[in-house]
Amino acid sequence: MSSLRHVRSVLLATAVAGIVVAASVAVIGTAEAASTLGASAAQSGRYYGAAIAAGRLGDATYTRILTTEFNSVTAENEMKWDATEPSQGRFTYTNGDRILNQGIAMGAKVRGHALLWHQQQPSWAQSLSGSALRNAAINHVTQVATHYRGKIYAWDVVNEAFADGGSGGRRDSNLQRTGNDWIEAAFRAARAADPAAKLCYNDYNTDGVNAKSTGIYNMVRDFKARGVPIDCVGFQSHLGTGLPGDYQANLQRFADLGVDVQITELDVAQGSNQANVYAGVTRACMAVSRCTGITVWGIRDSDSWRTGENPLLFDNSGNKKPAYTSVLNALNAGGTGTPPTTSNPPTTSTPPPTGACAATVSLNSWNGGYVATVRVTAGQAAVSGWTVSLSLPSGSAITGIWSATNTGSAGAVSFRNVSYNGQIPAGGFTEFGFQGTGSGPTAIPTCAAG
Ligand code: 9MR
Repeated sequence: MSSLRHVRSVLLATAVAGIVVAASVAVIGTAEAASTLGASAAQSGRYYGAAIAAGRLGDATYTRILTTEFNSVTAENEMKWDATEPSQGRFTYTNGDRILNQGIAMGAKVRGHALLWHQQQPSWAQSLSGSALRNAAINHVTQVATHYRGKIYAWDVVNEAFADGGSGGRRDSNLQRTGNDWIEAAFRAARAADPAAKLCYNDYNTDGVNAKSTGIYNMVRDFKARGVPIDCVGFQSHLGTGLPGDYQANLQRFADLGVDVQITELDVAQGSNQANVYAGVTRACMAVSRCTGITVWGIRDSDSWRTGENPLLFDNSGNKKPAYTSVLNALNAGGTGTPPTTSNPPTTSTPPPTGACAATVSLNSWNGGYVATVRVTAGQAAVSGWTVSLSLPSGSAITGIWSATNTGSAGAVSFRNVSYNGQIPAGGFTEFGFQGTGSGPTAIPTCAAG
């Protein structure tokens, strides 16, 4: 009872403060200036989010700021591999669901973080390698993305897979040692499990045009060219006291590849420049139409992983810092609108086949080549193992394949599931793909289960 009264009085105080701000701003002629980060970002179709911790949701000051200011949440730790699959095949979603439900209750977008990462792996995964690790990783992606299917705005499918320093290449890790295609396998599995979620690659030290960001840029360009499903790139933006001069240009070059960009883990070392750096990041996002939102990595300085650096927008007591005001002003100054939300390809519009399984092909063709994405859908019973057969036109030959193995590469060819996608629940589907020269298949493939 007393806590309810407390909440009501807080809401009332917030509403009154909002009126005062709106009235005083109206005098200087910007009647539409919003008084919270989320509302202000929403005016241009963007979100302003925070990473939150389930263990802090009982803190009244924390939750008041969260619900007042933010319209997106990210689980700081609760959806990571060690949290969601502490022993192999046993999934625990208690704390992840608390974050999700907090976001739903606020009407906020929920960012999923992170399906695969070389850190915060459960110990059982750390001791695996080769195909055992690959299969476990892909199964993890499938299971977690399926649990949260339809509820996540964007998933960080793969986190921090590129090396620091000048190589522009991949970071060595147990996941990388399963084969260079581990990232695309993860993205395909995530798409199959939750077709509505935006699928992001997320990394740090990518705050300008540098060797690392260029390595990632080249991967995204390659994925787009080959039809690997990727929708967004996350720029963590754990910043010191300066902002690279080409921060905005770097965001823009990724956007120009046809992906959204998001600032995903923003925090800035305290210093005389903190408010300016925060403003600069905000202005850059507002100037890039495909920059869909910003997430700060915590709420108060005392909530931050950067102990002693006071890198956030609210002080330890929950008071707004100068950096808060600089962000709000930059959001209220407006920017280019975000493009209309595009939905990912439809997934459930076709009824389950009446036979054991069915397959359909969608083609992305160009003069002399194509990428085929094949969807295998189970009928009214679950399928364990499948074979898809089709005929390629004369002159066509397969040059690359993922998420299946093939028998033959020209003429009559068949495709067999791999270990992680043979099981399809009744009415469910999985996808595999191949690339070829010449023109792609035109006849409907056949599918056999078992
Ligand atoms: O903020 C997170 C902290 O609570 C964890 O202890 C840490 C474990 O590695 O991860 C922190 O979040 C990281 C994020 O998941 C990925 N990018 C870097 C973040 C800061 O380390």
